[in-house]
Amino acid sequence: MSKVAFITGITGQDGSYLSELLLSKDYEVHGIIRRHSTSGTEKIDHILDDRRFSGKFFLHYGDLTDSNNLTALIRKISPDEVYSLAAQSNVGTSFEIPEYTAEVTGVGTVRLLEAIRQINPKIKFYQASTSELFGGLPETAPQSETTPFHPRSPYAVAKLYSYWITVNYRESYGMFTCNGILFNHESPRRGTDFVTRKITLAIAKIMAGKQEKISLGNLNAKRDWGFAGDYVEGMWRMLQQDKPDDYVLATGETHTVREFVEAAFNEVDIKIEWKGTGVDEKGYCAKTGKLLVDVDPKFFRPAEVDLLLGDPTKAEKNLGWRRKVSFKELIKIMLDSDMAKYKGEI
Ligand code: NAP
Ligand code: G4F
Repeated sequence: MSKVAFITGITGQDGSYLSELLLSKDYEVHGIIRRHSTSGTEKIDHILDDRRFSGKFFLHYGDLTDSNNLTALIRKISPDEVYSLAAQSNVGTSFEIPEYTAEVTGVGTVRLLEAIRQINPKIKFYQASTSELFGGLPETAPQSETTPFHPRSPYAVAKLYSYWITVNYRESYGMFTCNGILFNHESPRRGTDFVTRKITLAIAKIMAGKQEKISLGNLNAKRDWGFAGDYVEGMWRMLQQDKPDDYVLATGETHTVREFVEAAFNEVDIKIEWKGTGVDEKGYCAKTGKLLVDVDPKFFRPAEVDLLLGDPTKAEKNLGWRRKVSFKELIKIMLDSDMAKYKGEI
């Protein structure tokens, strides 16, 4: 008998890679989609169109703000595993819409857990927790499962609630609930409002003559960036263990946003020369002197997470999980994909 998985956030970056992984393991996969005025299924259209998965892949209208809907879906689908990936997931945006972020990214999780507890508490549950919980204070790096939390955005505060309610349902009701504390992971399917994809897409457009330069915020922030395809494998592994637990998934490497910019331009044979500091810092093409990068304070956040660097030792030891794609390979994968979109349009 195939296992049945239910994924919230199936239309997002991670939901799309996780769907592919579970289908490759012969799962029946169900997910919720929100009603959009446009399709909203771009990242999973290739799965919907693939005949091999007809009768294996199902979408249902739903929303994390609607408890009745979530309860009805858990009852109807009767999953073995639930992957709670849906969220208002943009940290910068959470400062603009803090209450909505709390409602979806925080309270949404307990709606799902409560539906599971009432219908079948034996269902295994994965919660998409985040390295944002740590707050990135330099003295805490490298961050592991035992590092104290210090959330520094409405998003991170909402995720803190979700983290603890996941632990609480494990401790209170003996449910199989796990937190994956995931450091940043990227891909060609990353939303274009996250810094890595913003950079690779902009470079592709610059090379195609469709954009002049990239305007960014804090170039000094450091992130531990991995490839999303590697991370969904870790999510699945957490739910295959004998006992539920919480795990950090990370690469153990950190880079500044500035380094990401340099490495990405390097892939198209452009060396960036930096001049100025702070809001006046600018990146020029070393060969032509053309302005390619500047700083726009509108992308600064009211509070920044300065340094994320994860220690994945526990996941490596207990789950046998390891990231496969390097920082350089990740940039190449993302850039190749964005460059291909603009080929032929030059
Ligand atoms: P993403 O691409 O932004 O996807 C978010 C998903 O949540 C989308 O499918 C979105 O649906 C759905 N969603 C948003 N609000 C919803 C609502 N009210 N009801 C139902 N669905 C809703 O995020 P991701 O990068 O795949 O990340 C997946 C999860 O991991 C998120 O919870 C994120 O916070 C967390 N996380 C991500 C990272 C990372 O580096 N990527 C690291 C740590 C943790 P629409 O398509 O309709 O908008
Ligand atoms: O790409 P970002 O927006 O990702 P951030 O804030 O690290 O959050 C992502 O990773 C978290 C895991 O640690 C997830 F929980 C969360 O859901 C999301 O997936 O920003 C990365 C860094 C920040 O320090 C930001 O200030 O890049 C800096 N940055 C500089 N210029 C920018 C920009 N970020 C964005 N989005 N846009 C800019 O122009």
